[in-house]
Amino acid sequence: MSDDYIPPKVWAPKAPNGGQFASINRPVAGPTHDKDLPVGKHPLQLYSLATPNGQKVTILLEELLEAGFDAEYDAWLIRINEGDQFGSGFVAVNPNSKIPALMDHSATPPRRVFESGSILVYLAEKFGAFLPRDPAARTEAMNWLFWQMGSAPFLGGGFGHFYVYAPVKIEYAIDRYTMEAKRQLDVLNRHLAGNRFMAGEEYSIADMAIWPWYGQVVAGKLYGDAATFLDAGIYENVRRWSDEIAARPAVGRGIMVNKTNGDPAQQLWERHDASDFQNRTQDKIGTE
Ligand SMILES: N[C@@H](CCC(=O)N[C@@H](CS)C(=O)NCC(=O)O)C(=O)O
Repeated sequence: MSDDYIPPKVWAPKAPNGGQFASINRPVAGPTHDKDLPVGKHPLQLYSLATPNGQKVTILLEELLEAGFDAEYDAWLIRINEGDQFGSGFVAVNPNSKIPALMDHSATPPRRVFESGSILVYLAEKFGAFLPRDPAARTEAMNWLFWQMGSAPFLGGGFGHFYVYAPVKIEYAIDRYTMEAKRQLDVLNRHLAGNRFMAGEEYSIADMAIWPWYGQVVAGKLYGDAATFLDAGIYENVRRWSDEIAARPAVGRGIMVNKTNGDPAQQLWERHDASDFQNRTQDKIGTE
């Protein structure tokens, strides 16, 4: 690693450089090994991990259940650090080898759904919930949902990666992505000054997509001390919105599903039943 690197004419992969996630990065797609995915008893089978992209979907599923919809699901753990996303079964559900991925076995033939934004829209349409019916509000929800899908890679893959995960602290990269992360937070802050939720008065999948990233960053739950570094206190409206969403019981449950770090009492590696939140958290069944 140096600051006088001159790119060769044709790039070639090197040995892992020690950065977190370096061991799972590959320049090619497709499976690395044969492995079928488990299938549980419910029509909806989720294969995921509690990163912000995974949490979007488990928050929606828990909100649907809380609202009385029959959205029971099995959530299976995909350990991306161990390469589970490159198993043949997973790749058949998501050829992009990234969590979250969903199978809907109530469809004939069973339907695969990948990309977290697509999963949110699929479930919101399937159950007729959390996507406003009013065309103006629905358009606004879609605007913000797609805003999140395009913006969060700069927060996670850009800011988060270089601030926390990169093996060296590169001032140029940290400055570049901090600038963008703060600009995005200001976009949200200005919008939320006049709106309770992203699509107006109605809590929607746009909030569920944005909160796990930006809501958790301003609350100090993502990327170490990023909230201090980003001076997150100045985004008052984002804080107000973030706190309101964090207080929802379904959100509290959703962020526990497929979680493998932090307090074992807040980790539910696999979720197959509503009672699992009481009976099967990792403090009760172990973390081995
Ligand atoms: N645009 C995708 C991004 C998904 C994504 O980046 N997932 C990450 C975890 S947050 C992942 O599975 N990474 C594994 C890998 O890159 O091999 C989505 O929203 O579903």
